[in-house]
Amino acid sequence: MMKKFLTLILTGALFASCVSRPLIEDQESPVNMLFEQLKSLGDNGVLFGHQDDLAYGVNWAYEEGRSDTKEAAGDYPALFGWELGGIELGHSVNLDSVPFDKMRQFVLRGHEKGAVITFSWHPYSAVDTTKSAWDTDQRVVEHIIPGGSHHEAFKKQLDAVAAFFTSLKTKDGQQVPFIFRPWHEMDGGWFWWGSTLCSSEEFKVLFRFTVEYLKNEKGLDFLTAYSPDNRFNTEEEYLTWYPGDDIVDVIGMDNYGDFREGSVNVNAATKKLEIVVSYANKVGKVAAFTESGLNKVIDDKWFTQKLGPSFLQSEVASQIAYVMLWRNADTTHFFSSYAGHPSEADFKAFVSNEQIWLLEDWNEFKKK
Ligand code: BMA
Repeated sequence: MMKKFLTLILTGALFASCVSRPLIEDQESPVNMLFEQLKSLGDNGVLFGHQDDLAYGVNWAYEEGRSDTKEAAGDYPALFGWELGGIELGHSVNLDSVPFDKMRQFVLRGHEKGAVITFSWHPYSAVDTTKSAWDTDQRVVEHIIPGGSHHEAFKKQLDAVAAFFTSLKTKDGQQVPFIFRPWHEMDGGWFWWGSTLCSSEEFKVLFRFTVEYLKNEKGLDFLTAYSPDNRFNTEEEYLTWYPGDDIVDVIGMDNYGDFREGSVNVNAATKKLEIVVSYANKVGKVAAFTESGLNKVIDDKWFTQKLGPSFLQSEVASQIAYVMLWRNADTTHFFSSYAGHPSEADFKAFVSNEQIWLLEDWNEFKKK
């Protein structure tokens, strides 16, 4: 009886992972293990993540060992976000001036510490490389997908991304596993891949091509995140741009809008996260709050009164695997706390909630 039960579980687990990550055969690969670890988080804990955390913070840059998260809350984030914009043009620094050589070292350091790594990418247009991701004068997507006038130019951009990803190797030659989160906030109108400049069909082709090219042509493996902005109220709306269960591993949402001063609606954020988590559970994926923050953290109690409750107040929403806050660039542009800021005490209180995990908590969990 016990044996039968075990076989059932094993078949179930195997089936679940096949459904979840169909492109990859080696179930023991570091990427598949990362997927399983993130999934096993369930309602145990939510990893805290921060963009560019090891590179710079408010009033410092490139100082060994520093981290605004650690200096305010006592430990490094459990997840580090990095940005690739500029790599597609062969630049040696990204669009926020982070040198790619340094980024590679930070990625390796983060990985060696046990943290999860995720990449965003705000590429310049392959149709006109003087146009940034935020340039919405021109339709780009229809020209860079297969059959488009600039498809070959776009493939060259992907080659540059692939070369960087391929270079992320540990000392013993192991590829660092990571989450790739391209083409985010497509439901908004501020990027050239946004809802006003391409159809959902064109968008899906772009998304699928990006992932399949990097995996099938370039031999890479990674987890892929889908992360619309917060402009949905139903699962159907959420899935408008969704490229398919066979391509996506992390079901995400970016959300600044529901936390903006003057129009704060924490319950709305919770409802959207519930949609995200429910869908992820239904199709055996990882759910995540892929980006958020309050610029200049102008509410001293933002962490415990707004961000935390947005997922902790709901049994469903609190099943997200992680929440990542955007970068701390300088005193006019920062989305998380730092030592000495009036929100520091509240940030400490937030991360000391037993469900919010920094690096050590995550590493402890993985040992079990
Ligand atoms: C935006 C801002 C920009 C930055 C970009 C890419 O949200 O932080 O300053 O260049 O992300 O990281």
